[in-house]
Amino acid sequence: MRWRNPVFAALMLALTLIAAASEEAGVSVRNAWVRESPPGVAMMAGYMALQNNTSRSQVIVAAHSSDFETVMIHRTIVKNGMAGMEHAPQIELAPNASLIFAPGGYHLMLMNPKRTLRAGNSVVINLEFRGGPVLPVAFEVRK
Ligand SMILES: [Cu+2]
Repeated sequence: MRWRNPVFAALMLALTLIAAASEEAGVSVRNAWVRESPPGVAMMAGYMALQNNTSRSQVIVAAHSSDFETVMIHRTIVKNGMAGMEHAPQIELAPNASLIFAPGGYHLMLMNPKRTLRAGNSVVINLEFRGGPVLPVAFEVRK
């Protein structure tokens, strides 16, 4: 079938590519949300539940979003009674296993939002996997 409307054709192609990417990664994401930050704070944290639906490990090597200047994978750790954060250059999902990003543990550190994000808004963050697949995930901003 040929699409005569170029905008519609481009949209269909984009949707096909997104579907292909999610399937290729073999990873599904549930409960993706970003915590609303107080006015003037240029940093937000993103949380999600990841599920590896394949029998091979899947490695997230980067994350990025057009709504933030920088996205990094962080882990909250407690050292000598002090809570801090460390950068995780990549994160491995074991075969057929789940991994939770939650307050107090792994999170996506979202720096310098390019627009004001309030509860109810939605942002797309792209998870990049080793080998090339990119999984776009819609995150809901919550209080
Ligand atoms: Cu952090």
